[in-house]
Amino acid sequence: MTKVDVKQETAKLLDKLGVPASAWQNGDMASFSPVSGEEIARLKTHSAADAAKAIDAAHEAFKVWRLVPAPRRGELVRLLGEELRAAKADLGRLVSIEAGKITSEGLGEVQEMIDICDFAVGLSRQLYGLTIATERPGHRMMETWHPLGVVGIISAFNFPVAVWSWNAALALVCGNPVVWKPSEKTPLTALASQAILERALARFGDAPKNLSQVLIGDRATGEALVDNPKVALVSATGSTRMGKEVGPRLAKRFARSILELGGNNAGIVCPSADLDMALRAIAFGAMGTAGQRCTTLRRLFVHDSVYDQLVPRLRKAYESVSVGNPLETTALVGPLVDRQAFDNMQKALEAAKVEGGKVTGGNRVADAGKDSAYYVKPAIVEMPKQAGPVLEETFAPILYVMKYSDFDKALDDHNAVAAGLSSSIFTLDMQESERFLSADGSDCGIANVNIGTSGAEIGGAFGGEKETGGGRESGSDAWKAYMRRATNTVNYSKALPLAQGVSFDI
Ligand code: UN1
Repeated sequence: MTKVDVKQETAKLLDKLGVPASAWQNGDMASFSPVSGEEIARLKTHSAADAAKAIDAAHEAFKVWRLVPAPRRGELVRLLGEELRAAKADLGRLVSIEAGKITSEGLGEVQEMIDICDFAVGLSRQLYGLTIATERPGHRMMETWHPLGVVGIISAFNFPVAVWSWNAALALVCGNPVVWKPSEKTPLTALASQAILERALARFGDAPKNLSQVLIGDRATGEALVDNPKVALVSATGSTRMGKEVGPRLAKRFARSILELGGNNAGIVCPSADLDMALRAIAFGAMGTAGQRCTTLRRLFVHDSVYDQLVPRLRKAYESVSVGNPLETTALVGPLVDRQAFDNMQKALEAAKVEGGKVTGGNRVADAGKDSAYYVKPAIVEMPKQAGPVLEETFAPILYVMKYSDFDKALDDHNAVAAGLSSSIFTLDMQESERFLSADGSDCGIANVNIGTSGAEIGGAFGGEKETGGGRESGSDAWKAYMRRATNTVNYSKALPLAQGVSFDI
């Protein structure tokens, strides 16, 4: 029996966060909480015509916003950061209700939003272009970065608000309006984030209308964003299957894309590794967020000299980890998002057994929620080799562990999967760690030493290679994807020399 009335608590939080009841009551799309499995809201969905109207309106906003000086645009994002600070506890709790995250991870997600706002405010005064040496006398060459246009954001359930904020904070300082289609599994946190931004907009004063809009709907709504020529960039987070559809459609109309797709992240534990540290990093990376991060650790290669020290301790951690209702307990592992996720997990575990895998955990924890909530013990699977389900991403807490004896072979196996998001090595040997970070080391967008695969800070560029899609969001120079670059050559001489020594005298 659960004690917290999830539906009542949702209503209370939405009210506090400023989401009008008309937006989430009596609509045509049901939304559920993975915490209890019950229906918590009915949202009104947007049609394709609504989406087209929203995009037109965003395009009008673009014409105004692109002319507002970037540091002033940064002021809006500064206010957004302030509003997020004020709403952190409530929004974090709503993330726990809608995505099933434990309290500290729900709050951590909102902190990630605040962090990217701070980053973007600084960035608003640093949208630097280069000046470039020209080969012609009396000339100056430079590059200028201009706002790009309407940015479409398609986000996934597992980071229902942080991924929006990475995109929205950068897009807004770069001079672009945003239109957001959140996951059908997490529409409420999207409405709440929009309400928070609207408070910042009200304080800001003179921003154009429709700078940020939310479209509630299914795949068709996402398609409306992808196919509309007024959307200059679509930043899409989700499965590789989704990316394989979205990417070519955007390419067909020469629109920009940032794709952040699947991950099948691995770690290598070397003979010199600090095993206490590795154990904690592996436990958080593999079991945190119930294995539902795109950065979750899914494969582990352990050197045979430390295998018997590390793996029994890991198995013990898996057996003893607390699984439970994130609203009522301090359990470290919350629920899977839905029944489909549970079924996929069970299928992968069966397939692993067929390949000779020895499974610990993976069973449903019946009394943690109601019948329609899916709580599982995370699973650790000792595999004789990398085969079958190990080669695929299953969005659930399954860690496949394999023994290695040869470092080169471990590196080959590490890279022998379709995805290329995040990776880690645990070693105190500099030759191994540097090799892992080198050109023939990890082929992922994120490669770490002595920390896990998940929990990246916002300051770095986030994204990965191969079937992860190749996009980069968040920090470093990821902002450049949200702007268009113009190369400008200015002649301040009295002559007209042509480049490359060409003469053309008329
Ligand atoms: C995701 O799972 O889509 O690095 C994003 C991390 C988080 C972001 C994950 N900062 O785990």
